[in-house]
Amino acid sequence: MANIENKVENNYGGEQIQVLEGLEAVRKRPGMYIGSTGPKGLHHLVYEIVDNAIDEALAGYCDHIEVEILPGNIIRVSDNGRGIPVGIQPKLGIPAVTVVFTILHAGGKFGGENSGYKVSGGLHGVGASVVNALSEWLKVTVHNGEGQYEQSFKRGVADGDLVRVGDSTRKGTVVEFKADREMFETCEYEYEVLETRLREQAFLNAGVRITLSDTRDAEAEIRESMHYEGGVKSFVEYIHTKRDMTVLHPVIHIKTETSNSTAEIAMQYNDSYNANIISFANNINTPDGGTHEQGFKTALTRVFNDFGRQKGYIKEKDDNLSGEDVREGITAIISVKVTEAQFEGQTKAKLGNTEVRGLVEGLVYEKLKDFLEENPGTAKAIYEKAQSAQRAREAAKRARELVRRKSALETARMPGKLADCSSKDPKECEIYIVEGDSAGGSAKNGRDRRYQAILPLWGKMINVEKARLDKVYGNEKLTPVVTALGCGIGEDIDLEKLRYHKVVIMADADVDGQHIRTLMLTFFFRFMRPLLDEGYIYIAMPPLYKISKGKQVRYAYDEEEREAIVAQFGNGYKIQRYKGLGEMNPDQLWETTLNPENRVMIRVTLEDAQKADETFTILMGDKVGPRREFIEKNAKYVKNLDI
Ligand code: 1YM
Repeated sequence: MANIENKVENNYGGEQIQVLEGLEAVRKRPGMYIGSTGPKGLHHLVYEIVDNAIDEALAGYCDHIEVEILPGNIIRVSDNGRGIPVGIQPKLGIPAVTVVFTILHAGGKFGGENSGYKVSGGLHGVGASVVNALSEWLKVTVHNGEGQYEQSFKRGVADGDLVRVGDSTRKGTVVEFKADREMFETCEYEYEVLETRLREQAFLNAGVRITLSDTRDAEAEIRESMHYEGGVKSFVEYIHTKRDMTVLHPVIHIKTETSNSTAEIAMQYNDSYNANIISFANNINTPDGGTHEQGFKTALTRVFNDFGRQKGYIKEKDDNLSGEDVREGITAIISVKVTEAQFEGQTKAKLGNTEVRGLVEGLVYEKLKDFLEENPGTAKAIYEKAQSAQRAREAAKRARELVRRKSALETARMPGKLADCSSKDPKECEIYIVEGDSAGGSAKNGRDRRYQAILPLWGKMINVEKARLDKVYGNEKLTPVVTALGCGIGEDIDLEKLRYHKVVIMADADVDGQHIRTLMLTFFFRFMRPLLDEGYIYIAMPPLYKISKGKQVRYAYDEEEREAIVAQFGNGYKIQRYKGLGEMNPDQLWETTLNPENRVMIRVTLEDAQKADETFTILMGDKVGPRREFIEKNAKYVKNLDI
């Protein structure tokens, strides 16, 4: 209970008005401060509070941060730092901690002499006051080694003064809050989303222990402790271990520091054909790259060509290795810290500081050259890989030119098995990619031929996850898909030429169907990603049961639905289980799976390329669990789509 005696001195004045104006601005346009009011914005609230604790860790005062998701989607973040100062802030005449939570943009440090270097960030440094403004309630507790202090807020407004509730020898800050339902589309946190971000922070801030727990479901409590002494080096090891990848050498770790910036890089080659470069500036992910990534890429290409020529790996008559060649199979983490980071682009996801380019380029060039010099075995393995990438690239180019020339000659002949639609307006056209000839036959007869095309698949599929572009050209199963879609593939893709704006993968609900769906999705992901970005890819959902009674017919998509229908029908119903699409006659297929009025389709969208890349590796593995989880999480059911 608030005790008047223990009230911390303050003198409220004009700043109260400033507080209310600030809060109002945040609550009026929450998106401006946290990016969105969807799930992303919601999770962002947690990051803002955690960022303050991380800053305290960077300043060297804190080594443990605990994040708890409590029942009711209440978040509690605690650290063992110095505790936010409770003394009166001279300019404003109120406790510093109150300022931090009520005055806009006060998240940045003020007046702190030894605040270390402020790695301002988040989206972007808007801080605790924004979280407070967007919370139904928020409570902060500070232990500063002599006392325990508390203050509560409702929708950003102080619900009483800061109170000293008792003595305490502990040190640290605890912030508890409940996001405001009036402000967010959803207030449900996703454990995995927080886990991914917090683990990333644990890697980027070596030595800090971050604990995450979820006690919302009393029967399934989760708790995880993330602590990596190895920092970004551990990050690379983690990625490779988690994906069960074969690596060519131990992780290469390089670091440099100047008076106002640091750059740290960890890299390792694996035997895959993909590059995975993840970059950060001031602990903030920069998915759109920027000067740090450019510096890294330039140095990598330059050092491999210079060193290769010097050592005779690359012969005089040979072409230089391209950037793509030397990046094939690399996993790299680039982390730079600069005093004043400039984030550019629409989503502020790109680093703009020009001085960083040279810093990273110089560091990588010098250190990597030394490394190759000292590790000839590893150097040889990497050269072999890059040169095989180079050969594959050249083969792909030849194949592409061949395909282009051919299509020019044959005026882009469509695959023989394609039953095309009559409309030529891509916006209204749909193509169903169907596994198996019998299902293909039913689909051809059941469709609306004005705007629905059917392409039956046949022949042997390659595992695209493990193949390069040159193998995809000429694959008998994929070539017809590429030709029918008409928009090209890989770097040559041109969505203007796409012939259908709905590309529907239709396969049985069984394991084989699952396999073909996964392969097709992986193919689109690797080689025609813009189709996923634009939301053109769908998965058809044929029903599993037909239940009829007299003239009434209903379809069920799972057991639960079947039971519900059976219960409604009472006695005298008939059930038919469809083992495959091939068992449906054309009318039934139209009725259940093709007709836009009734059909159920999943639209596949991939928000986060990195996550997706990881997921596709999971999808290609042989564990069914994670795969089902993926489909359930990433798929949005769309019923009665309007074109
Ligand atoms: C659970 C969230 O916010 N921890 C935290 C915040 C601060 C300090 C310590 C801190 C900073 C400084 C001095 C300084 C903040 N202080 C301020 C401000 N955890 C959490 N831990 N003493 C303590 O930077 O000089 C803002 S954040 F502005 F009041 F100093």
